[in-house]
Amino acid sequence: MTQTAATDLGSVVREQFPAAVAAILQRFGEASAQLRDLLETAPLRDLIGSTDAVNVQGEITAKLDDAANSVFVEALRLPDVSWLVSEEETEPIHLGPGTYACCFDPLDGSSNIGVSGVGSVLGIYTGVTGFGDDTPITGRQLVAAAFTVYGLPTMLMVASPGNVDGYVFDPADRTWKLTTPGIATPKAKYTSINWMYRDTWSPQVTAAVDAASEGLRGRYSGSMVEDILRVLLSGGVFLYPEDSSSPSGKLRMLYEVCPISFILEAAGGASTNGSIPILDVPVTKPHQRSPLIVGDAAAVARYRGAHGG
Ligand code: AHM
Ligand code: MG
Repeated sequence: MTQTAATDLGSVVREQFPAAVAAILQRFGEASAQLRDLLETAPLRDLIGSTDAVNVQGEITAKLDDAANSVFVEALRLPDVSWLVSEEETEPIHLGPGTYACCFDPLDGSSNIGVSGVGSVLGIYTGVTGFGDDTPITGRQLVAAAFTVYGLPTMLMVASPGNVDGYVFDPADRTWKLTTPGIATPKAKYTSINWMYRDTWSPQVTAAVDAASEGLRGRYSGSMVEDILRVLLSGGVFLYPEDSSSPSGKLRMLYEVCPISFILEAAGGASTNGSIPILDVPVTKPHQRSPLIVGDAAAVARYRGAHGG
């Protein structure tokens, strides 16, 4: 449990993190509040629908993907930030000699824009000198991670090693208020996976998914952030394994898989790519993908046991 009387995001993170990390987290909160405004009025501002562009992921870019990216790129240009890696930017943006690399998905769950919950994800890494075979990064370099879910209420989860705090956005004074300090993920209740891919899984993955999901109820939204919030607060396991069309899975290490694994581990859960903990997997490409199985430690262990590496 966090020992603090402070209730607003800025005061809490200044107590928990070095000043530069606290400043990044505050900016992430401000940018999330800005994006919340855009999402709330998107149909009135002609912000629903797609642009003509295809992003580095090979996906058609939504207008809101672009708008969200601009909000976060501008917000995170801070003196202590060396690199920005965004799902929507082809190359990492080098800002200078700062200590921290900020890797983010400005708008997660793009297929749900305009109809259901979406969110934003951030990982703050230290010791990043580049992106390549000579300079592998792992999730162990994360000093903090956070994600926002733009729902009712709009929520922000912030993790340091061993601690996760939940905040709710207060539209009255546009601040994030600490509502759920020291989150410990409860025993698994839900399994969260796109079952429609079952025919594209190997026998090994099928057996592992079944083992992990045994005795659990199914819930899947198509927005990782929403499903992860459920896992975090209600207990469960989220799975996006490799399949025949995505042999390395769909989700990206630096700004989805690692930050989310860091947050769930900080809340007492676990993660794996099928053979090793996610946070130990070396990353040598900015948009590297990985299978992700994360949440309840017992369910993750069952997956790993049946998958066999
Ligand atoms: P995005 O960042 O482009 O939105 O893609 C990631 C999303 C996740 O939020 C979600 O878990 C997954 O893609 C859903 O994919 P699928 O439709 O294959 O189940
Ligand atoms: Mg995403």
